[in-house]
Amino acid sequence: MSAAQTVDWARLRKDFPILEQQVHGKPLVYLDNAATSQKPRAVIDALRRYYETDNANVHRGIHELSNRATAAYEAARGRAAKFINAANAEEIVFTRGTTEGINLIAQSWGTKNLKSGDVILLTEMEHHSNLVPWQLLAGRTGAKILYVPVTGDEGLLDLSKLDSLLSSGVKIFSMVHISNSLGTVNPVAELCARARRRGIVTVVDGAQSAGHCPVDVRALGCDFFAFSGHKTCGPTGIGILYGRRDLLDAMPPYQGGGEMILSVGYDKTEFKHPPHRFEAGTPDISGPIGLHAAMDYLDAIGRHNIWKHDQELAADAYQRLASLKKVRLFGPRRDRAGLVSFLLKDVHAHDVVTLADQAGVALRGGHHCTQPLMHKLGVESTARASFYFYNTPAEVDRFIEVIREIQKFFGN
Ligand code: 7TS
Repeated sequence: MSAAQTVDWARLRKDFPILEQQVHGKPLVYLDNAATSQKPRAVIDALRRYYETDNANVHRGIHELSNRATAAYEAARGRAAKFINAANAEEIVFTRGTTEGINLIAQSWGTKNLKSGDVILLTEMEHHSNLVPWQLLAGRTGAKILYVPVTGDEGLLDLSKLDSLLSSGVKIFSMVHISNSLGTVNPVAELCARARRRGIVTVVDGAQSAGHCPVDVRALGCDFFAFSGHKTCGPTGIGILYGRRDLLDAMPPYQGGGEMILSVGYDKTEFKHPPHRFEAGTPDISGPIGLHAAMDYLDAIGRHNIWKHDQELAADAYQRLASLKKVRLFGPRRDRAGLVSFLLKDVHAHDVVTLADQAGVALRGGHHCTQPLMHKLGVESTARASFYFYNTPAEVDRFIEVIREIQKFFGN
């Protein structure tokens, strides 16, 4: 029996009240987990409990509620460090999500360290949130951007030119861990090691990995790692940026305001040490508290179990789609993460998603915020089914059944 089979997945599914509903008169089959995950009762209860019993501003009051809110906020930081095996809680900055984490690095580290002619290395499969902040930085500094190429529909990184790319004046290499539009799992530990040998700073976009597979930032050997709470069973509006201590220490503030200062004069301000230097203003307090509950919840299941479960569902969906006629599949044939991107011949991805929705199946269609990659693949959009541990083999059956119905509707 595999490890994933020893988990009572059916019982876990009952922790998600939102899944017990019908959509357009059909049982909801939620397969848009790469966009956002659903929230278990443990997270919803943690948020309610905080607002019902402890709500106050953090790091300011010396009254009981403020102390409780501050303790819970900082406990979540420690929990996040453990979640990704950071060496200490000072390396954890609360952000709004992956997008803000990457913007923070580009603004703060990038503006201080890059100059005209330096190179920012990305890959061709990046989400817009790991493209646009670097384009803005390149515009400000005169740095230029190079890309590790992607091999056609199979969507793997072509590493044959990595060494020559890395030796072309690269100062920072930012890469996605798991592609949200291909399901590719990149060999980030190897990429970080090869960059580090040349003194290049590395950033890993962990939006699609942190909640789905075990993540150990020290084993990955990255300098920065960003992820979003809402894709890991936590609330929206909260994210984690891990940064290596010595790098964060040397970085200027990202935003100015309350909370991030030691002392302020009319002419001059002294800033707090990281991580508080990067958390200006009243932060999202309930977010870290909800995320703390989510991290406890996921680790009680075991992310190695979640990974295996999601991979099994996606592999099954992929093989069954591949056995249908007139289906184009994107991303690797094997070792894919828990999502499948596809197109039905002569059917627009939005039509697939609209018709699937009528059948209660929630998919996503579009460019998935990876427009340059879509253009490289010669398409405008794809349809995508993305799985999580509360999805079931019966839902894969239903998904395939609905895809067959859509094909028949279009006469395929
Ligand atoms: N990086 C990757 C790889 C992503 O998949 C996403 C969101 C982000 C960054 C940005 O995360 P945010 O929480 O800051 O918005 N991806 C998706 C998606 O695939 N569908 O909707 C959002």
